[in-house]
Amino acid sequence: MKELRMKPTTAAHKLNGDITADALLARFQDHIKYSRGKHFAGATDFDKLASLSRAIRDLAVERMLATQQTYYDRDAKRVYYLSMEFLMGRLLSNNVISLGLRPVVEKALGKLGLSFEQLCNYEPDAGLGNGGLGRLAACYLDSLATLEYPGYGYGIRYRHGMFRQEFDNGWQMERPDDWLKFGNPWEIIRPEDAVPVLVYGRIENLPAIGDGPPRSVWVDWQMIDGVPYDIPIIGCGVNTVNILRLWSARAAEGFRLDVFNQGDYVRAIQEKNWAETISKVLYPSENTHAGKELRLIQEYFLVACSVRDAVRRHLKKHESLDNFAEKNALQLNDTHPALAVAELMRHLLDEQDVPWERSWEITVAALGYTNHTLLPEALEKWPVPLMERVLPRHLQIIYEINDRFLDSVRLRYPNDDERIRRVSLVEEGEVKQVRMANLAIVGSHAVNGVAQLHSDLLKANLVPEFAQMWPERFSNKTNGITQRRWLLACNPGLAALITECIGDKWVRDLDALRKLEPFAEKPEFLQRFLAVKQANKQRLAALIGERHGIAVDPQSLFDVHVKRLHEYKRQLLNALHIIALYHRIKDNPAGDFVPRTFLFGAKAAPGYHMAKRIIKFVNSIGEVLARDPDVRGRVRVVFLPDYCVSLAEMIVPAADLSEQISTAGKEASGTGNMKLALNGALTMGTWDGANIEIAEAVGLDNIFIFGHRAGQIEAMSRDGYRPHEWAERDAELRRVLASIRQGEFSPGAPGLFDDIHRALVEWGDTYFHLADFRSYADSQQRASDLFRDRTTWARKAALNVARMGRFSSDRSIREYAREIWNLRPVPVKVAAAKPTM
Ligand code: 26W
Repeated sequence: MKELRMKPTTAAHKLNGDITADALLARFQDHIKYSRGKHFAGATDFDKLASLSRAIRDLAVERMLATQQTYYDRDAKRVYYLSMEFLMGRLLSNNVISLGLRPVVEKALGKLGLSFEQLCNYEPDAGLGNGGLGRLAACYLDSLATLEYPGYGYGIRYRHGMFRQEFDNGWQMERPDDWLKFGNPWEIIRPEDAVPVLVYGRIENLPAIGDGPPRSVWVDWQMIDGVPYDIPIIGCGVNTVNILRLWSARAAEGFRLDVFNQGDYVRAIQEKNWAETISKVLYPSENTHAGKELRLIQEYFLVACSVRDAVRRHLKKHESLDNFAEKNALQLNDTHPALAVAELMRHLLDEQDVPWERSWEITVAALGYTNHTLLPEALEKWPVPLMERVLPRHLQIIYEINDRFLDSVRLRYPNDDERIRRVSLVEEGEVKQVRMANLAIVGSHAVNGVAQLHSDLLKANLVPEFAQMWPERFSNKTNGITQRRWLLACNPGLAALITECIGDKWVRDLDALRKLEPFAEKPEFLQRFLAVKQANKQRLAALIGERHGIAVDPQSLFDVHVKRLHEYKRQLLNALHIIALYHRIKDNPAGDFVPRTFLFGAKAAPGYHMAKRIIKFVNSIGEVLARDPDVRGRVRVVFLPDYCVSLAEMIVPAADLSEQISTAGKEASGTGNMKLALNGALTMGTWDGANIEIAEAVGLDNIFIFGHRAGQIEAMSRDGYRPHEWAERDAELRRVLASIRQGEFSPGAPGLFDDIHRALVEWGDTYFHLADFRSYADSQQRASDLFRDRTTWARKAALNVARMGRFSSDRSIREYAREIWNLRPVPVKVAAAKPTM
């Protein structure tokens, strides 16, 4: 297969086309010497990685300066994407590709006998996120820069990102992630832009001055400093280099000087450490709200730093905040940064003396809110007493927002107490709670879901009263993924084949993939398409062999289920099907079965017991099957530990089948479904999230879709779902359940999986595994049958690739820009000064 040589676009060419391999090599060697302080001979792998990264960063910095200058000069409207998570993964390879420098870098390193690919593999993942929401934020940054939008990411520079997962006897163990151990060559620390953040304390009410309103001041607070670290976000094939600004918490300068002066030096230092805990660790839970004080402070820390920074940048160009919303859009990635509503109000009211009504107009016009989940346990609610202690002034502002909002509701819907109760920002009860989704909706001019079904359910079920009041506020923005990382970089074989057939326009315009459709009818193309997939499967098989000493058969069907572990995502349904297959093999050991490798990757929240038991369950099934000679060569179950972005980049290109089997109505969108289909896996999916839109795009002939729809699931919940009845009706399912209860997969520990059995049969099967089992198993049978005819399979897979254009994050970002942010591209024309040697 020919190596992909991306034609550099004219813009990229202008800036970097004239960087020769020799010049780059010289810069690389300079960094080894002057940044790392080593002779080349003594340089470690990480020294080399860091030096290459710094050499590349230098090139990006030239454009970053030009970009920021352009935004300032043109007084561009900017968007700030506020997110508690940015799951960036590795940066080197993507940055090199975005700059169009891959051939130059390979040539330069080649002169020293170094392999670029190998160097890239030493880079630790920036795993500052849990899953979909964090990776979406990372894809959106890539699209913002590539489409030349003035966009900034604001997040937290967690010292420890997502935990590393290991297995001990099949059980998940969490180990701390230490991604900054050797430093981060991409970041630029900006201590001069540090901002103060206040927490705790109390409100003192002051008498009004003259006829003015009563005033209150926030006193006795504690101060933390937010120190920004900037990471360049390099647009692909353009001059634009945007910034991801991550905040790190430090004790404020002069912190507790009084304590130092009283001589209690040790206590003062201890308190200093407290400030630093704020950005120490990412909360590793997806879709559950634990209500922890430190998490609230983290959320406020992000919001306070980011709002102050955005305001400061605005005031560099403008005299007041009066036109703040014309020049700035702030997007809230779920409710995690919803305190921005109260914080922006506080700035306007307390720091800029803007009257309430005008402050409110500005706030609502500036903010947008994206909802990522309907699961009740994920909806953030903060106890009023906690908020009162941590953020007394913000609570006061929230109460005032609520009073005014509820007055307006009463005016419009008189005598409707039930409505008032439901829309109030404050939930009554033993302990009052602030509802962050309601705060975000009331405080934003735009609210969106992340796939059509999810946006519909959001309006119909989660917040119908708001949708009725403000129908124009609600919209859908179906998620997307960046094809630069999720095809061009991670699947060079397929990328090269596509480019050979239709050119490289798809890199910046994924709809161009449509031109691939006619090739799906050409046997010669399909052979090459299959060969690429085979090579990717071999690459993954080699990795599994090296890392885990497990031999998987690259000829078998690679059935991939990778995502966070959650009951609604139904890894357990997959497991039930594997058991059914096992029983079929046992019944007919001489039968002709299509060999399958079931690949799982998933982290469970450390406190989510059922999820951890499901991991153990899958591992145990894998062991039992691996030991059984009847199964050999037919079914292999491998749970790959530590699923993360860089592992996904190996798995996604190698998948034949993509498991997207959530209970309908529960998965807001999914984005792994898009990555896998774009890389030529066929989807085995339910009518949920973006699966529905993928099915529409690729056609029902080219996807396996099964199971009850969201409406049917809802009806079953309402009318009483009796899971055991589904088991009684299905002999195969009955046997699967019996084998779990009888300890077939826990030899030596009989009751080990009783809870799994009970959850399905006795405790109501909350996620409808049993109701969907039969149609799932039948769909899986169709997949096996189809896999026997590789050419037909390949044709469908190629049509999937050709029809995935809509799922580029470029499309999503354009929709946000036009329909929510009112944002236009601002191309960076000025050629940056040539980097000096
Ligand atoms: C407060 C704890 C918490 C943490 C994270 C609650 C909720 C979350 C996220 C909303 C979880 C998440 O990542 N959701 C996923 O977002 C993706 C991007 O929109 C969607 O594709 C997934 O369907 C959704 O589960």
